[in-house]
Amino acid sequence: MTERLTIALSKGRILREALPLLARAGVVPVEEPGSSRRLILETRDPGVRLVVVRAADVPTYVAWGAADLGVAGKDVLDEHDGEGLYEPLDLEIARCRMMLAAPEGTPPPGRWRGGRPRVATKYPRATRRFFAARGLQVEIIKLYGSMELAPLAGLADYIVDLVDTGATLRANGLVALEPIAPISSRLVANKAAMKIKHALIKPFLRRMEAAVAAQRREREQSERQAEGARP
Ligand code: PRT
Ligand code: MG
Repeated sequence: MTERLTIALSKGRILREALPLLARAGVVPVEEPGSSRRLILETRDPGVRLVVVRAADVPTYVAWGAADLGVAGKDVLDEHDGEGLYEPLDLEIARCRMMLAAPEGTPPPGRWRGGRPRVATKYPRATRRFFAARGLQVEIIKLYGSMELAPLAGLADYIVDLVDTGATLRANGLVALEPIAPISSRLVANKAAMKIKHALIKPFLRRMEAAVAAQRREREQSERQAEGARP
C-alpha cells in the first residue's frame, strides 16, 4: 500500500502564506491554486496532496483523520476542543493579535458601570477565558463575522477580534483596549496518523521546521535592513 499525506488548509491568507513555506519543504501544487475551483490540489510529490477547506473546519478534518496534517490559526484552534490533535509546530505565518476593542471613549471593562457589558465575538472560548481570568462578568454574543459592526449597530459594547494593521478598527471608529493573545498559524497533526504514518510525517515535520527557521532568518534580515534604512 502506498501511503499518502493529506494536508488541510484554508484559502486566502493562510494558503497564500503557507505555500512559500510548503515550497521550501518540497511541497508544490501541480496547478496554480486559485486557477481552478478544485478543492483537492495534487502536488508534484505524488505522496502529498492539499485539501482546501474553510478555516474553521481545518481542525475538524484533521481530528477525524480526513487530513493527516493541517494549517490553522491559533484563534481557530483555541475554539476547538483539540481532541485527536497535536500541535507540533508554530509556522509563524498569518500573524496578528487578538484584541479587546470598543468605540472610542468606552471605558475599559474593569471600569464599566451598569449591567454586564455585552461582548460580540467569533471567539467565545477565548473571550470567556479572558474575562474569567479578570473576574469580570460579561454577556458573550457569538457572531460569525463583521464583529466591528456590532457596537455601531448597538448589539454589543465591546468586541473581541483579530487586528493586524488596525485599519479595520479605525475605519469603524473603534479603538483597541487590551491585547488578548498573539496569533499565528500552526501545523496540526492527527494523533493516530502521527503513529501510523510516522515514517512519512516525521521527515516532513523536519523539513517544515527547517523551512520555518529559514523564513524567520529572512524576516529578521529584512527587519534589520528596514531598521538600518531608517534615517
Ligand atoms: O473567510 P472565512 O469565513 O472562510 O474564514 P476566516 O475569516 O476565518 O478565514 P481568513 O482566511 O479570513 O483568516 C484565516 C486566518 O488568518 C485566521 O483564522 C487568523 O488566524 C489569520 N489572520 C491573521 C487573520 C488576520 N490576520 C486578520 N487581520 N484573520 C482575519 N483578520 C481580519 C480581522 O478579523 C479583521 O476583520 O482582518 C481584519 C483586521 O485587519 P486589519 O489589518 O484591518 O487590522
Ligand atoms: Mg475571512
